[in-house]
Amino acid sequence: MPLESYQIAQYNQQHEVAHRRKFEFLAEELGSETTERILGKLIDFQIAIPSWALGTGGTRFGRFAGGGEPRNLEEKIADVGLLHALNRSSGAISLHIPWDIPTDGEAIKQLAASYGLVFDAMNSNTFQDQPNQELSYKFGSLQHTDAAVRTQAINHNIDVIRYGEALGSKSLTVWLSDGSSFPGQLNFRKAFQRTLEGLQEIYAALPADWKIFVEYKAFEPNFYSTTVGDWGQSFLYASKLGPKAYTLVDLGHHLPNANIEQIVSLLLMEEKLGGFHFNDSKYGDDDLTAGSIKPYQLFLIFNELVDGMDTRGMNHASDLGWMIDASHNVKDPLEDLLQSVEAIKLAYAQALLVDRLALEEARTNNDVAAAQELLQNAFRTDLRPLLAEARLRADAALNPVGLYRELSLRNKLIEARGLKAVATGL
Ligand code: LRH
Ligand code: MN
Ligand code: MN
Repeated sequence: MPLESYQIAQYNQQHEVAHRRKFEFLAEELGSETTERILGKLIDFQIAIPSWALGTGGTRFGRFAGGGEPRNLEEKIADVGLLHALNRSSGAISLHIPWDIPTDGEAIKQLAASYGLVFDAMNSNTFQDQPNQELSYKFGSLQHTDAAVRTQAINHNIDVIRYGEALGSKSLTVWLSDGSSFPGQLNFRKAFQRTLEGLQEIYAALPADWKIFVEYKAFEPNFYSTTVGDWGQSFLYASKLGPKAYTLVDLGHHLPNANIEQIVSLLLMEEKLGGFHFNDSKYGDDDLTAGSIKPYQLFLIFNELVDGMDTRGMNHASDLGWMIDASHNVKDPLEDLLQSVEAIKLAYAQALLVDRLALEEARTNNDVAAAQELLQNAFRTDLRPLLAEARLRADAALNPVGLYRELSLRNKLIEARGLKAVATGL
């Protein structure tokens, strides 16, 4: 590990006086009960890091690797361990198979545990053809007209479950690129039925304490229809599959201007919200840093999450799988992930600040302006000192990106792995 705990302590000492001044001012404004309530939730908060976001992402026009990228699963785990040491909020990793095959599950599980990490949802991949693969997914996987292709895709998903079992994961996320690019190409109803039958077989292979998350996406790589194209279709599959099946919401997978917070609210009401892929977007599935484009939307989503989960006594770590699904071309991926975690925690903290009783009262009285004030006051309160205090209490860095830069951690990774190291993945 290129980072020792004494370096975190030293850094925090240097910055503690400035931090105290800001934190104490805020704590006095909020009152000690609210301050401690939010701090407790922030200290517990964990968000999973996807194994495919640790290298520089690319676009179909190019990829500009930054150097020192993790060359194998062990190094990816080390990178998440580094993030977790810096912020103490990245205590889980999510693997994509076959990009990151844990050949020795027990050894990988132990390595992760040595960094304080557990395994979040496993991700299957039937959207690419692999070098040794017998049949092609060019025209889809679970929707395919050829039963042999469907069986191959089902078996792959079952293999992924088995890998996950060895790691202690408890869920499988299925994202299918299945769909069509031209009108007339596909019989929608038959494609849906075939996909449902495939998912039913995968569902039947789930261990008793596992969940399956059905991730939807409006378009790309298919540009006319997608067989799990929106939350309605995902909800339909999840409902038909049974109680272990849930919808997964990836923030970048909607048509422009979709009201994602309303989708979240209704999925929670139906107890079918399973997990999240956090990111941000301006145009489509841009996979930009969470909160970098529409921070108010992120807050409004958390407002529904807090509201819907609190009223059901749900816990985000055990009842919902929350992870980041972001990766792009121009930033250091580790700095980017630290920024995403920070943005997500900030939106969460702001949502925890909303006076829910007053909000319900304003709604009952049709006091629209008061309802808006309540939300915007919470959103416009600068809670960053609370996030820093939560990190201080958890032995994380007061400013994770600041310490990462001060210690030149990327250069240390380049020294250890080389400038040309390129991560596997998308
Ligand atoms: C599809 C997606 C899905 C995949 C990941 C690599 O766009 O969001 O979650 O598994 O990207
Ligand atoms: Mn996703
Ligand atoms: Mn996506």
